[in-house]
Amino acid sequence: MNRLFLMFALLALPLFAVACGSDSDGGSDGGDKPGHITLKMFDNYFKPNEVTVKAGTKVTFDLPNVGILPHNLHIASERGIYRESPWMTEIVNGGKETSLEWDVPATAGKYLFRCDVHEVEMTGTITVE
Ligand SMILES: [Cu+2]
Repeated sequence: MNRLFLMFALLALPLFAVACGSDSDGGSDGGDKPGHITLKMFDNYFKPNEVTVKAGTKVTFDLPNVGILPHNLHIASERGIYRESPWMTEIVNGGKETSLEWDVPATAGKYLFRCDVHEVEMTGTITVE
């Protein structure tokens, strides 16, 4: 698991550097846009680390990495299992930003999320209601 993950990280970083050449998505200063939720990625925590969304909607998590270390967002499956969940971003370096469009499940409940690089301490919870 860890070795696979390291490989992923090493592969993803150069790709990301290229993809980031043109940052045409515009800034995300100020309040969140409709349907957008900003989760700032610090070293090593999310702020906020608890959010609430409506079941069956679509939300976009905007994920600026305002730290120095690399981070990502990975939402666990409904069963709370990360490795079976496709809901994850690439790992981004400090000062970069990524985002994740999430089709919120129709099932209300708590969904765990984490940064895969710092899976112990960098965690949070999405409440679907
Ligand atoms: Cu992290």
